[in-house]
Amino acid sequence: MNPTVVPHVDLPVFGPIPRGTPRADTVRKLAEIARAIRARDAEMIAVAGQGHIGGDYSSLDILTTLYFAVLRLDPANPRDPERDRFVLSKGHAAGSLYTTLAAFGLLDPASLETFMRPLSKLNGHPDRNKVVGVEANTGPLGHGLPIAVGFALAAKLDGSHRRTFVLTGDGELEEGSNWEAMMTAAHHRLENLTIITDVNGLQQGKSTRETTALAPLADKGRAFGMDVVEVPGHDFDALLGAFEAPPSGRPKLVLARTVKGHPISFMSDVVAWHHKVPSPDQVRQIVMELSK
Ligand SMILES: Cc1ncc(C[n+]2csc(CCOP(=O)(O)OP(=O)(O)O)c2C)c(N)n1
Ligand SMILES: [Mg+2]
Repeated sequence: MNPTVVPHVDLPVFGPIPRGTPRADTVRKLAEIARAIRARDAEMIAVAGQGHIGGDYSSLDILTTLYFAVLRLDPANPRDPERDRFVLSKGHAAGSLYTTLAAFGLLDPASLETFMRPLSKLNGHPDRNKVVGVEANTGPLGHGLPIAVGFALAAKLDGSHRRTFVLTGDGELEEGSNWEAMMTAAHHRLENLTIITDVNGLQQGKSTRETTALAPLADKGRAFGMDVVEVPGHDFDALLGAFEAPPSGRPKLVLARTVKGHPISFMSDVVAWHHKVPSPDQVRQIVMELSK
């Protein structure tokens, strides 16, 4: 084994979990899929020499739950106007989106080898004009949620049942545009909109508490006119419950309590892993820990 060579990790194409699968089986399958995606993401970032693995890993159980068990989205018909929409507002976690789209069947897994190379479609921030399945260009924090509010309002005006889900970071909520968007969503009673915030407590260089404190987030969400639920963000059963709950006439804010770098021993809750790149040996360790 050459310690300087990044080990290759296969990523199967799983496709959506069939509707009607018993909950316990769905949860088991989601865990299997998320393990495979995390392993492939680690390899991809190590080969590219850049990426945001900490924020990818805190979001990946949320993305896996949405794509494989919640979104009405057919990998064979990704442009169906009636599909549900997902917007990755924390666009720096593009690696988590590309690996998820590949496992879902919307992106050729072989293309992951080009991540962040010159002329690749898989840029450090997602681009809807380059990658089928990316619904909005994001990266500058505070833009994805306002776009998602537009998607949800359009669906309501169309009389459509399609839903919009958007994932923000917690540090991202330090951008004021998010709060304007939330007020607008509440004003238009966009119950078809689910905002998920990845509350890992860490920003780029330090904690959110030290950067611009956000607490009490749940109270603020309610004050801005949303239904707020708080869930453990690595618990598939809890995430499924939060995403399935019946509409109430208000947009929903799901505060997902996560751990940056989860579940890897040396990355969990360590702020340096916001954009640190794993060495080949660390990729081996990640794959080993994921297989336990
Ligand atoms: C408008 C804007 N300012 C700064 C950045 C640089 N930046 C990229 S990620 C990040 C931290 C984001 O923290 P958070 O939203 O909590 O993301 P997560 O912890 O989920 O990775 C910053 C400041 C940016 N992408 N956009
Ligand atoms: Mg964060």
